[in-house]
Amino acid sequence: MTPTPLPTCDPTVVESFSRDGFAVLRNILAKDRRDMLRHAADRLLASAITTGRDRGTDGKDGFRGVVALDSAFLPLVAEPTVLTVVATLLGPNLHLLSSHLIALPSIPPDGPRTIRTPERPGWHRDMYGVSRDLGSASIPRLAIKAAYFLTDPTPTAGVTMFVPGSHLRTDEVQVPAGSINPPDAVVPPIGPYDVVLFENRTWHAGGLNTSGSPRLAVMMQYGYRWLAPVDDPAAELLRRADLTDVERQLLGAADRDPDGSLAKGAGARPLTRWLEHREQVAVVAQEANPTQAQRKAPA
Ligand SMILES: O=C(O)CCC(=O)C(=O)O
Repeated sequence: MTPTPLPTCDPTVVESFSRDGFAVLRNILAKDRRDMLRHAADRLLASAITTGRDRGTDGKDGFRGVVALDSAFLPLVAEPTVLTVVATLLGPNLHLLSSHLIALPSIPPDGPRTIRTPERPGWHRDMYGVSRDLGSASIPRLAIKAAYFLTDPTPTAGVTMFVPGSHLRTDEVQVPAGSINPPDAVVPPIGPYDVVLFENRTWHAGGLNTSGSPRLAVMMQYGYRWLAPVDDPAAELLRRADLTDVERQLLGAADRDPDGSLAKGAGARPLTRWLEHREQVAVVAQEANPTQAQRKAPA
């Protein structure tokens, strides 16, 4: 039997993620798929739905728990290449903490600015409360976000900015008075179909959108199963018959035996097996074609 081809984890991605606290995965979304997600995002944003709606006083709009609001977003939960890298970096004991649609408004050319001002520059680490509870010097890598941009990431679009290496800093990133960015902030060079991964400790902020239209992004956040999800529980999702075991794990299936009793750790089995299968496939590929497979071998 020919094994199902599964993505492998590019070691250079792991290397740059470990060094910078973020990394770019190239060409994850095909055009049709991105268009479909864009239409789903537009539909939600144009609707009067209040479930999960997350509007800011600064003009941001969006939804938390978007995978439960439109099934167009559901395949992002276990997007194979993204999941391979995330699970390589964090291990398989993961679930989805958040699926967040963000509409970042374009700032008016001549009106008062409500977003990314020197008073509220917007730079932060993820996982509200962790710095306060553990101290900013003692935070481990707990979660990774995958940022999918549904509008073109042009230079004026307001793509998420990062301070490279800030995941390892023990002090807080400082924004000079009167400025909105730390001096070492960067915008990752991405194309329309790329995904940016970043971890909870990496200092980041939404960019400055001056493009004239909202910048749409979906941030899928994965973290350990012992961390509480950010989004509201969506028990109805787990009742869908069409989910794979990996999707069920990521959507929060509990550690249970078929008789309902507690089976500690069982909830992480699907992703553990999926990763093992991926590694076996890589070994088979390496034996079949050592030169080709060497380049693609998982980290
Ligand atoms: O909208 C953005 O680019 C930034 C989003 C953000 O800061 C976050 O998801 O924590």
